[in-house]
Amino acid sequence: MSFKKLVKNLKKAEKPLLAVLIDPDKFNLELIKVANTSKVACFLLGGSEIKKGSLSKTLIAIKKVSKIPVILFPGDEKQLSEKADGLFLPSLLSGRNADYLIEKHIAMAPLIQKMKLKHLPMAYLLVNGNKISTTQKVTKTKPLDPKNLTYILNTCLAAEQLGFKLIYLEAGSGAKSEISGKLIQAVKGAIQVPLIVGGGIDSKEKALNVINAGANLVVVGNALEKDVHLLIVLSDCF
Ligand code: 1GP
Repeated sequence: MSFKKLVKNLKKAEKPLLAVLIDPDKFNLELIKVANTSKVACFLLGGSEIKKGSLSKTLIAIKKVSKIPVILFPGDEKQLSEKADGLFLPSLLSGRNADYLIEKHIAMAPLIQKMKLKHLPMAYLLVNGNKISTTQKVTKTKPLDPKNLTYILNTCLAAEQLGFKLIYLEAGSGAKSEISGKLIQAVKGAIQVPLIVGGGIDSKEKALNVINAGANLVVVGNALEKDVHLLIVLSDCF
């Protein structure tokens, strides 16, 4: 599937899609092979901190064995590559660190242009998942309080009004509490753009909860690093 087709499918929102998050520093070829025979719409490649060179190596290794599109999800300008199919360009709207709101994007902009990377601006909202996440540590920002529904809804509304084409509700990798169905439903009722949900989804039940609440793209990473075969179980939900 091309980046264009993936975006089209996300916008059509006929059925939820599954994304596998790959941390290049924990790359496992077996996971890519299982993904090839499962219902995986795309790989999301990125991480808050990545060792130099590992992103490019991982991209080459994935492309050798899989036709599933690889979408970058970069934390900074070192996480870009022309070998990727596209880019979800995140701005951390839950935080108040100017680096992750705009400064990193200024550094990335000429590279994205030079590499001719297809991209979509994505509002990235870190919501408290009851575990201090790497994103929180690296960006030195506070996650949103899931109990403050009005503030989260207004942040999503502002994101849409500002022109963001995707909204990602992120509980943080390895979160103890995933994004609740109640929050997903409320956000879906307030916005038109596709909704991405991830963080702490490690079972079929949790995946079904976020799907039934209306998530358009469900992201799973950590749990598959521990058990690649969970992907077969999760794949059944899509
Ligand atoms: C992190 O939402 C993703 O950016 C995935 O989270 O690793 O907990 O699946 P997990």
